[in-house]
Amino acid sequence: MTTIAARATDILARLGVDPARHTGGSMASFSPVTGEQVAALTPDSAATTDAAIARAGAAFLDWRLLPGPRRGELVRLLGEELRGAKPDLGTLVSIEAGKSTSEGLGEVQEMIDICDFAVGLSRQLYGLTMTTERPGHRMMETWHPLGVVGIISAFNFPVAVWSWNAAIALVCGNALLWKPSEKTPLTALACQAVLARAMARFGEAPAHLSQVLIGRADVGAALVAHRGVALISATGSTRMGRQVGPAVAARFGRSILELGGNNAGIVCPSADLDMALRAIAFGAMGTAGQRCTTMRRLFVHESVHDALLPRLRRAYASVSIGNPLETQALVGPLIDGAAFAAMQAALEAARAAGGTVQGGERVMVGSDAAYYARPALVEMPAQVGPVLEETFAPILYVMKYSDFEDVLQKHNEVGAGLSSSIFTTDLREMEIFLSAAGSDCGIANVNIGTSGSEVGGAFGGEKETGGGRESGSDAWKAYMRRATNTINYSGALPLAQGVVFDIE
Ligand code: UN1
Repeated sequence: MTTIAARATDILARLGVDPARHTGGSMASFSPVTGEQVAALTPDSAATTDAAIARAGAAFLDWRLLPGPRRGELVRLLGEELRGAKPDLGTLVSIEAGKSTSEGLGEVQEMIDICDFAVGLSRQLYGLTMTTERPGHRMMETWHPLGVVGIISAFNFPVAVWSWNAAIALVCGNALLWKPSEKTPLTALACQAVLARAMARFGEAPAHLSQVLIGRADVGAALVAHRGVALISATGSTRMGRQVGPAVAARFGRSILELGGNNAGIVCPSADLDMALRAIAFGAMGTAGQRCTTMRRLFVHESVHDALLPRLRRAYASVSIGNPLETQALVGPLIDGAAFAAMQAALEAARAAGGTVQGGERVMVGSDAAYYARPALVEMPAQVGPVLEETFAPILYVMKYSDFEDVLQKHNEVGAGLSSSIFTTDLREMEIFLSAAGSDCGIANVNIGTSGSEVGGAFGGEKETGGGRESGSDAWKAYMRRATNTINYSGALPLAQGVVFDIE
């Protein structure tokens, strides 16, 4: 039987990763699928991190001078390489993050999509021109490359979130340093190897345009503290963001924070319940509840509560749970034992607060060292205790509501503000939910779930989610610096605001 470690090693070899990067080191990494060790990496030190930042700074000085569309050509080649690597990289995502085959492949598709988006963007880094108050003058803005971009990513989207940042940052003329989660270093090494292939074909990219730093929080902290890193784009918990945000701000660096979510759905009286059921099931149980966009709270109107709940209970009781590499199960493992313990603690707190818990128990799949759990459906009398927090596990808290205004207020009561959705066929409810008086989240959806966004929109959220935006729309602006230029082509020197300052 091929072990998972052997499968990972084969994939890494095919993708061109140097075995020295993932063997013989002191930092073990594991697959949540079986709990077995898959690699032993050598972590970066303070000295190697500093050296990498210096190399990235040098690469930036060259890369920024290439025209945008030429930089786009590298990203086009990256997209091509990713198309070829999709089956291998998707499997490696399943091995390291425990995602179902379909979700592992979907994540790589998201990378391909953002590359396509970024190639087009490379010809559209537009600035405005403004009319000026002074005759014979022209005013405009120019967008310039920013510098070294440090990407800190989480285990749950080990490759797609990097690509959102990398594809956009590259066309914007920046150099990359990537500190992946210590739980998913192999997929990072694999992406770096795929990018290296694209760079080799491209031929004009400076050495060290992109580097991966392996390590734990100390390596991330070194990146965050360093003035040589112009922008830190960090995805992870709100706890992590509370450290990263102030540390970057203290040196006047820039940050994009994409932190926790406590995403809710509202099922209204007019909702299409068949559709709502499917959307809730994917949103709450998909990826074993380990997306930052996972649906964690559900408000159901009292008039449809008794029609929906039995169907939801059946879906929770029957959803397939299993090894994502050997079965088509919809729900794979939690990332590790600590995640399972946190899930149990939240369920305990929910019971103590008067909740009725269905599911949530451990499911033995293969080895003792892997943590699979049945997704938990928790009927709560009120939005209290663990409902107000994000627990990174498949727990859906269900609450009944009667008044629309009241449910909107409850919806916005939590600290996080990432994603939200409403299920309704009532135009007024829909528009209110999307209006200034509605959802306070960065993502507000109608008749689809909270998770599974596409790359074309800006991704991110408000409040404790950190306020950053990544991926599509005009999120690229955070990866560049803006210069406002005023050009005087008249023969005189009129001052703005009519100020007079005549010297002899
Ligand atoms: C994340 O969980 O960190 O909307 C990102 C989604 C995906 C991205 C999630 N497109 O669920």
